[in-house]
Amino acid sequence: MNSYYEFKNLPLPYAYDALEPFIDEKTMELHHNRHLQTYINNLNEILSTNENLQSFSLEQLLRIADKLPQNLKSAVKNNAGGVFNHRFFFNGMCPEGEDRPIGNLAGMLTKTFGGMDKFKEEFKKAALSVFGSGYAWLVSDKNGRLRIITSANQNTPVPVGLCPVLCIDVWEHAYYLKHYNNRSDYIDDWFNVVCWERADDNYMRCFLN
Ligand code: MN3
Repeated sequence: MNSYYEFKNLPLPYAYDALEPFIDEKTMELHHNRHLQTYINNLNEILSTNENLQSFSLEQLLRIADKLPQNLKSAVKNNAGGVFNHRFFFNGMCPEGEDRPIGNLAGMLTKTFGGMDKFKEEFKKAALSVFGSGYAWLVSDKNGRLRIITSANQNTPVPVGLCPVLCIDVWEHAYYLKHYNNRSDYIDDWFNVVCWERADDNYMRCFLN
């Protein structure tokens, strides 16, 4: 899974048109092939001239970014974050997944939010509340308790010790071609392509850390 320098833009586990009609082909292509590619190029560029950072994994870079010298801090945080967040977002969708949560995650979502409809409502509210660019996340703490949070720009839940389960990219480039400025419709469409198998797998991994 290419977690170390030199970073590569791995192909998506599905075709660019596989999430149609919910997420359109052109958006997927530009999002993966241009937006993510740019973060990967920028991160490689930074690491190529900072050899002492090359032995850190992508997640380790996110954890140490705030402790780096001023001239590197934002660059590492934004670009490592851009790589991590986009990979996580793309891998969290799939064309023919389960249409509802499965496994241990399903039970915990019901227990925490009072059912799928309530969870969707709260997650959507959070995704709509992001002012400007960012993400909404379902995260787990060390004890498996679930929460919904948002992050600005390319910030991630990783440095604050929260384990990501699911995320939606709400930067305008994620939906503008199809939905223009209508983020609400995009969120509704996105729910149709959430990969619940992957989300349950992510949740289980949260207990390993
Ligand atoms: Mn994006």
